Amino acid sequence: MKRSVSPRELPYGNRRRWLKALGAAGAGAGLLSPSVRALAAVTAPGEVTLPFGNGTRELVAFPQKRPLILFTTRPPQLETPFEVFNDGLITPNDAFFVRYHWSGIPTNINPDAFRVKVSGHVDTSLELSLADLRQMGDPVSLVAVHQCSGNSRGFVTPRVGGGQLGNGAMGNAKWTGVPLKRVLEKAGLKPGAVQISFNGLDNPPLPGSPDFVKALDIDHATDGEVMLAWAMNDQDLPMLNGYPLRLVVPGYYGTYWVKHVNDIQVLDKAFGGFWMSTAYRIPANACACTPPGKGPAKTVPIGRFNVRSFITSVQDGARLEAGRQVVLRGIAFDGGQGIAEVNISSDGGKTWQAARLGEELGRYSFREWKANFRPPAKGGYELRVRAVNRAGQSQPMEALWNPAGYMRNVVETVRVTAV
Ligand SMILES: Nc1nc2c(c(=O)[nH]1)N[C@H]1C(S)=C(S)[C@@H](COP(=O)(O)O)O[C@H]1N2
Ligand SMILES: [Mo]
Repeated sequence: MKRSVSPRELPYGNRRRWLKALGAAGAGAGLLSPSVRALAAVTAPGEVTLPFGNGTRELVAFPQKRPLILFTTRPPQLETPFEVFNDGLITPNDAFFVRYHWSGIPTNINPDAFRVKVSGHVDTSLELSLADLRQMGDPVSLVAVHQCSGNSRGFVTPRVGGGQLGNGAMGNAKWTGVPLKRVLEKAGLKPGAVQISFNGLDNPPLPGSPDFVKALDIDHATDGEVMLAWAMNDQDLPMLNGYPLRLVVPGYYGTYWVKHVNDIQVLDKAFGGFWMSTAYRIPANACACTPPGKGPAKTVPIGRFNVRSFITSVQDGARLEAGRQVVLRGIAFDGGQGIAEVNISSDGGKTWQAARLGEELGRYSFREWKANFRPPAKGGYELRVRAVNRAGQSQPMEALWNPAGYMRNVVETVRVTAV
């Protein structure tokens, strides 16, 4: 019998195709435009060096992805090269970061056979196909930043354990799907429902390791914004980003955005699984921080993003022309209040000037900012960018610390030299 290879199948099991995908790594740097290549710290063909110790990484093209910064192969963990954030406010699907906890990832999913189960403390258990979900009223779309809790962990000092990531474990996309609220209403929540748990098709490689399962409180899960999404930037989700269905939790760290979600359980008590009760917890205080080297007395599950902003148009070490004006450009975002202002300093934070904000694509999206900068004379300049959200929250001038290296949001510094 002739076996048809579905386009949803990743070539992980096929040695020749797999090697071909890896072979693209060598051509990685060549795929970048000349101007972008000048900005990237490409130290060798197919390699980049993130600006911290042991920061050299390969650029590797996984299925449906352009060459991305490889952190681990099994499971795939890929970072977006930072220059991508200067190309536009929406992160293309083939450049979007990838993070998994366990290597037992799905590589071949039949969309017609896929079902998501809704069970537990409900009136009616459901098994919904993708077609069923698409027929549950008009789809909703939302532009939202997706960011790993450990984004930028590699910059944390003193250094902490965990993925040594640069600033590329984030991205901004248009997500389309059905509000989770609609699905839960269809199942009917029984009185006493407290939390909802979410599990996906991936598994730990060995029995006994905790499956990746996350939970949200009922009020959050039914806020109308939390979404079961099947599309990203108007296309099917890439396999590595959760095909064919993922949870989208606007404004919240990526850990809640469960991929390949196929099992939703309504619980009458708080979920006690490892990934909620042990992992992804932050110090239970306003700064989510502890003195460097010290653990917190009390922790809570990680929640919303704090405020961040980046300069994307010039990188650390760039050379500018003295006396010549350039337009600095970058992005800012927060956990959903929306960005109110962005300020720029060229003297290491002594004086600040307001940046111009670009169009708002929604309060969960990257917001573009621009500011003029004319280095008056030859010499070194410390460029800093600092955003404030509509609740008046901003970014610390000195980095905060916690043992897991979560939620880094220090005011970034880019050193440039005018010549
Ligand atoms: N099924 C599943 N979903 C998951 C994870 C996982 O390991 N398995 N990791 C979570 C974490 S910590 C992050 S940061 C995001 C990463 O999403 P991405 O790979 O689409 O960028 O997925 C989340 N959802
Ligand atoms: Mo994450």
